[in-house]
Amino acid sequence: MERTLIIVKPDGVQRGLTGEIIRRFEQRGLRIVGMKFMQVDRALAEAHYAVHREKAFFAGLVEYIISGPVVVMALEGTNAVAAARATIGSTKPHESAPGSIRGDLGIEIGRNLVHGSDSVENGEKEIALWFKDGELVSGWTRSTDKWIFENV
Ligand code: D4T
Repeated sequence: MERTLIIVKPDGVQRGLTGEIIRRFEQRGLRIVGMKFMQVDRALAEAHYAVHREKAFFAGLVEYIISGPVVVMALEGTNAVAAARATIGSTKPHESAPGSIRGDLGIEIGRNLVHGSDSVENGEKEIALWFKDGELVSGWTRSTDKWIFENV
């Protein structure tokens, strides 16, 4: 099973879209293995976006993610990374397909509502960055799993 880190960013929380966004991942079939509501500090924000440190938009990106509380989730499933990215939509909300979170709910890149890991490797790294071991519920199953995953 792949794992991906999802963040409902401050605009999603402030706009009361937390439930709507979680619902879309849940209904897609992804299994929740971690979830918490938290205020991100600057050090964590900078570590999460370290790959963008040299970019002109880095400072604004950090200010945005620390501007209010977020909901952070670790989700798992077959093809979890690609499935979550498709559910989120493309980076620029105004180009995101209707039906995706950004395509339905957003319009600007600097207010793009949600983060999802962009590779399996980064999913593992980001989950380790955002969650302590004891905060994850690993190895639980749902009675519906066999209706979502073919080989369980
Ligand atoms: P995140 O990482 O937030 O899920 O977004 P994406 O995976 O879709 O996009 P990304 O990593 O390429 O960019 C990270 C973050 O930076 C913001 N951004 C990006 C920005 O404000 N201006 C820009 O020109 C770009 C490329 C939006 C998402």
